[in-house]
Amino acid sequence: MTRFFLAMMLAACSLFATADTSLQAENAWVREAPPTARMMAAYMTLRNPGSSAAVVVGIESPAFDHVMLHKTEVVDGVARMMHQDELAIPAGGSVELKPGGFHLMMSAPEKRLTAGQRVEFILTLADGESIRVQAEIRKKP
Ligand SMILES: [Cu+2]
Repeated sequence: MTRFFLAMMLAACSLFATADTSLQAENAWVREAPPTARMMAAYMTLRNPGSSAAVVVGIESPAFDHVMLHKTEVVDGVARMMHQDELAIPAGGSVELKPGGFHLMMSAPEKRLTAGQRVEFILTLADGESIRVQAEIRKKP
Protein backbone atom coordinates (compact mmCIF):
# COMPACT_ATOMS: atom_id res chain seq x y z
CA MET A 1 0.00 0.00 0.00
CA THR A 2 2.67 2.46 1.09
CA ARG A 3 4.96 1.39 -1.68
CA PHE A 4 2.17 1.70 -4.24
CA PHE A 5 1.34 5.18 -3.00
CA LEU A 6 4.99 6.22 -3.22
CA ALA A 7 5.19 4.89 -6.78
CA MET A 8 2.11 6.90 -7.70
CA MET A 9 3.60 10.01 -6.16
CA LEU A 10 6.86 9.55 -8.06
CA ALA A 11 5.00 8.98 -11.33
CA ALA A 12 2.91 12.09 -10.77
CA CYS A 13 5.98 14.16 -9.93
CA SER A 14 7.91 13.07 -13.00
CA LEU A 15 4.92 13.71 -15.24
CA PHE A 16 4.59 17.16 -13.80
CA ALA A 17 8.27 17.87 -14.26
CA THR A 18 8.23 16.65 -17.86
CA ALA A 19 5.25 18.81 -18.75
CA ASP A 20 6.50 21.89 -16.99
CA THR A 21 10.23 22.08 -17.50
CA SER A 22 12.16 23.46 -20.40
CA LEU A 23 15.72 22.72 -19.35
CA GLN A 24 17.38 19.64 -20.88
CA ALA A 25 20.52 17.84 -19.79
CA GLU A 26 22.63 15.98 -22.33
CA ASN A 27 25.65 13.74 -22.11
CA ALA A 28 25.79 13.72 -18.30
CA TRP A 29 28.66 11.75 -16.84
CA VAL A 30 30.68 11.29 -13.68
CA ARG A 31 34.39 10.70 -13.78
CA GLU A 32 35.37 7.42 -12.14
CA ALA A 33 37.63 7.99 -9.15
CA PRO A 34 40.00 5.80 -7.13
CA PRO A 35 38.33 3.75 -4.34
CA THR A 36 39.73 6.06 -1.66
CA ALA A 37 38.49 9.27 -3.31
CA ARG A 38 36.09 11.30 -1.22
CA MET A 39 35.30 13.73 -4.05
CA MET A 40 34.04 13.08 -7.56
CA ALA A 41 33.23 15.39 -10.46
CA ALA A 42 30.34 15.39 -12.93
CA TYR A 43 29.87 17.04 -16.31
CA MET A 44 26.94 17.60 -18.67
CA THR A 45 25.52 20.02 -21.20
CA LEU A 46 22.47 22.01 -20.09
CA ARG A 47 20.29 23.24 -22.93
CA ASN A 48 17.49 25.75 -22.49
CA PRO A 49 15.05 25.84 -25.44
CA GLY A 50 12.72 28.12 -23.48
CA SER A 51 12.12 31.82 -24.01
CA SER A 52 13.45 32.90 -20.61
CA ALA A 53 16.68 32.16 -18.78
CA ALA A 54 16.80 29.04 -16.60
CA VAL A 55 18.74 29.38 -13.36
CA VAL A 56 19.92 26.31 -11.48
CA VAL A 57 19.94 27.16 -7.77
CA GLY A 58 20.37 23.75 -6.16
CA ILE A 59 21.66 20.29 -7.00
CA GLU A 60 21.42 17.10 -5.01
CA SER A 61 21.87 13.39 -5.56
CA PRO A 62 20.89 10.33 -3.56
CA ALA A 63 24.31 8.87 -4.45
CA PHE A 64 26.30 11.55 -2.63
CA ASP A 65 26.34 13.36 0.67
CA HIS A 66 26.68 16.77 -0.94
CA VAL A 67 26.75 18.26 -4.45
CA MET A 68 28.42 21.59 -5.19
CA LEU A 69 28.61 23.73 -8.31
CA HIS A 70 32.15 24.80 -9.12
CA LYS A 71 33.94 26.68 -11.83
CA THR A 72 37.61 26.22 -12.52
CA GLU A 73 39.28 29.56 -13.18
CA VAL A 74 42.90 30.43 -13.75
CA VAL A 75 43.93 33.19 -11.37
CA ASP A 76 47.48 34.48 -11.67
CA GLY A 77 48.44 31.36 -13.58
CA VAL A 78 47.02 28.99 -10.97
CA ALA A 79 43.86 26.95 -11.60
CA ARG A 80 41.41 27.36 -8.75
CA MET A 81 37.93 25.99 -8.18
CA MET A 82 35.43 28.71 -7.38
CA HIS A 83 32.15 27.90 -5.69
CA GLN A 84 29.10 29.06 -7.65
CA ASP A 85 25.78 29.80 -5.97
CA GLU A 86 23.85 29.39 -9.18
CA LEU A 87 24.19 28.68 -12.87
CA ALA A 88 22.17 30.59 -15.48
CA ILE A 89 21.43 29.06 -18.87
CA PRO A 90 20.30 31.80 -21.28
CA ALA A 91 17.06 31.49 -23.23
CA GLY A 92 17.72 29.46 -26.35
CA GLY A 93 21.27 28.77 -25.22
CA SER A 94 23.32 26.13 -23.48
CA VAL A 95 26.07 25.84 -20.91
CA GLU A 96 28.60 23.04 -21.00
CA LEU A 97 29.92 21.65 -17.74
CA LYS A 98 33.31 20.22 -18.67
CA PRO A 99 36.78 19.61 -17.26
CA GLY A 100 38.50 22.97 -16.77
CA GLY A 101 35.23 24.92 -16.54
CA PHE A 102 31.91 24.56 -14.79
CA HIS A 103 31.45 21.20 -13.07
CA LEU A 104 29.62 19.48 -10.29
CA MET A 105 31.73 18.36 -7.36
CA MET A 106 30.31 15.68 -5.13
CA SER A 107 31.53 14.67 -1.69
CA ALA A 108 31.25 11.36 0.12
CA PRO A 109 29.80 8.89 -2.42
CA GLU A 110 27.42 6.47 -0.69
CA LYS A 111 29.22 3.54 -2.32
CA ARG A 112 32.05 2.81 -4.74
CA LEU A 113 31.00 3.95 -8.20
CA THR A 114 32.59 2.32 -11.21
CA ALA A 115 32.34 2.82 -14.96
CA GLY A 116 28.99 1.82 -16.42
CA GLN A 117 26.95 2.51 -13.29
CA ARG A 118 24.46 5.35 -13.19
CA VAL A 119 23.59 7.97 -10.62
CA GLU A 120 20.82 10.53 -10.54
CA PHE A 121 21.06 14.27 -9.96
CA ILE A 122 18.11 16.49 -9.15
CA LEU A 123 18.52 20.07 -10.34
CA THR A 124 16.31 22.70 -8.76
CA LEU A 125 15.58 25.82 -10.77
CA ALA A 126 14.90 29.32 -9.49
CA ASP A 127 11.24 29.11 -10.52
CA GLY A 128 10.76 26.01 -8.38
CA GLU A 129 10.92 23.42 -11.15
CA SER A 130 13.20 20.46 -10.75
CA ILE A 131 14.64 18.13 -13.33
CA ARG A 132 16.16 14.69 -12.91
CA VAL A 133 19.35 13.87 -14.73
CA GLN A 134 20.81 10.39 -15.19
CA ALA A 135 24.60 10.39 -15.34
CA GLU A 136 26.84 7.49 -16.31
CA ILE A 137 30.10 6.78 -14.52
CA ARG A 138 32.93 6.83 -17.06
CA LYS A 139 36.66 6.41 -16.95
CA LYS A 140 38.75 9.48 -17.65
CA PRO A 141 38.45 10.15 -21.40
CU1 LIG B 1 35.40 21.38 -8.13
